[in-house]
Amino acid sequence: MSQLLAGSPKNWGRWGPNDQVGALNFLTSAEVLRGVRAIRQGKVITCGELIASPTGDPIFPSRTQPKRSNTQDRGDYDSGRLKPLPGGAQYADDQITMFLQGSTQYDALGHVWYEDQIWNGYPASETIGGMNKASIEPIAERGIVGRGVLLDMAAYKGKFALEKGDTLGLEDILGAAKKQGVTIEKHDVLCMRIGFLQLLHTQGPQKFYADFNEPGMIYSPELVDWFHKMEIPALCTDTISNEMDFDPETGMQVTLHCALMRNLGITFNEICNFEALAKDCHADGQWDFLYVAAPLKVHKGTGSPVNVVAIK
Ligand code: UVW
Repeated sequence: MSQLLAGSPKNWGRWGPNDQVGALNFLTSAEVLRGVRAIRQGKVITCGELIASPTGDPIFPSRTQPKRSNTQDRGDYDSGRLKPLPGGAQYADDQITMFLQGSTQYDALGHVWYEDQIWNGYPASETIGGMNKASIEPIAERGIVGRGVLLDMAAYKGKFALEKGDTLGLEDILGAAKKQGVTIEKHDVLCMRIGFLQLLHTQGPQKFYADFNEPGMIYSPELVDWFHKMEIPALCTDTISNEMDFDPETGMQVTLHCALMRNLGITFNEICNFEALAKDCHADGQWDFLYVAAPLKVHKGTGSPVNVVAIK
């Protein structure tokens, strides 16, 4: 990684030595209002995946499925284990066990690193036992609000979903925007529909996870320079890694996490579900919207589940 990214641009220090939100600094009040101007119809579309879905959640194979279970419900009153509250009311409770990256989520900027330094040059040792620097907390405190643009990369390639082995480069991003007739502006939250995770439901887990290698963007200096020049604050996709898992040329993993997140401070919103949003955009031809995301304020977290809202 060090060799490959030796000359790659960095935003370290751009927002001071104590910065922990990186390119979200681009989302000023003026940028929020620019996003608000994309609201033209009053439509609200959420882009979170179902958590603890009965058909299985799309997660990276090294992580376990989210598990939700009741700790009490009507059955406990029926069996006599619980008595109603004074006044007669009863209630149900439940708990969930999941990876913070186990559904639609935001990554903390310190989530991935190389050369022993995370975002802004903080030592990687700051991650030990909990993220002391560049955790999800400051991102969650701030929230992510701006003009979002959706690119349906699968439709651009003439498919319902990109498949294992399909790669995307800068020319595809620009080509899809041109085909859709939408302009990607500086400081836009860039959302890409890949469609791949939907195949989990049609193919079943065995086929879906076999030789797991998500389709998506692969590293190139031009791609990274474009993200840098466009000052993109957040990259959002409906894949688990926001990039192809294994670069076909280098065999490396998480190269774009390193180049975009660790070096440029671009926040990553992964495992979105853009099915409803894409359908709506195809129908009405409006590909921009106000993008709103509020990750949970998880103390020292490496990431947080989030439900993304697109308002058109
Ligand atoms: C890794 O791939 C390490 O994490 P994620 O894609 O969930 O950010």
